[in-house]
Amino acid sequence: MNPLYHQAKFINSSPDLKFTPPDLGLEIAFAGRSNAGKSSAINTLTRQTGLARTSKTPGRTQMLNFFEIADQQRFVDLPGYGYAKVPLPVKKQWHQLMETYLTKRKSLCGMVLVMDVRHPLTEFDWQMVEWCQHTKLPLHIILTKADKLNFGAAKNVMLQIEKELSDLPMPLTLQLFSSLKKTGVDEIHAALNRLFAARQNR
Ligand SMILES: Nc1nc2c(ncn2[C@@H]2O[C@H](COP(=O)(O)OP(=O)(O)OP(=O)(O)O)[C@@H](O)[C@H]2O)c(=O)[nH]1
Ligand SMILES: [Mg+2]
Repeated sequence: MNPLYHQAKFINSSPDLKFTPPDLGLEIAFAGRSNAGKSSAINTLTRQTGLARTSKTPGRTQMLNFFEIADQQRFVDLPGYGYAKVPLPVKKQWHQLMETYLTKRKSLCGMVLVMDVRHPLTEFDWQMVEWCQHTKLPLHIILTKADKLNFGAAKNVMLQIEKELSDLPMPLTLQLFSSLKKTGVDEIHAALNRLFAARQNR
């Protein structure tokens, strides 16, 4: 385990790439549908309650939120996608921001895709998986809110997704997670360690 995750600190929120921390070192992005539990997962894995803002209202995180893990190691909590009530101009803005971030950010070394175990692999999730495949960005998937299903059902969802993604010519890992029950924390720490190490060793 990397104890540094518990010392994570908020750096800043940026509405675009102009105000991001310098593009140096290594950065892992947390992406996923709005309300999937990205911000909660960041809080749970850093053992902090209010590090990333969470909300019952989908679409809460509209900016790129940066966190420092260690010197030149960061997380970024990306704005959630797929929230139907968001007006079209905001959706377009979101698209533009994500595309710019994903294409321009040199320090981006891995992606954690957060999916609600009850609503996995939406169209946007697929886009994100395909993006990672296209750009050879290492991907770790967490199926969160696992507490909402019994263990057997949650495990079945995971196996099903594993099967659906098994044809992709890219390495990816996947796990169950619950911010409520704090399960899957050691597993995500190990995955994050791997994502950081993969680039460092290249
Ligand atoms: N039961 C349960 N609820 C969760 C879990 N993770 C998150 N939630 C709840 O789901 C809601 C959304 O969580 P957030 O972490 O804010 O979701 P987000 O993906 O950051 O959402 P956006 O910022 O809108 O993109 C909140 O009400 C959380 O309390 C979990 O593991 N189990
Ligand atoms: Mg959020």
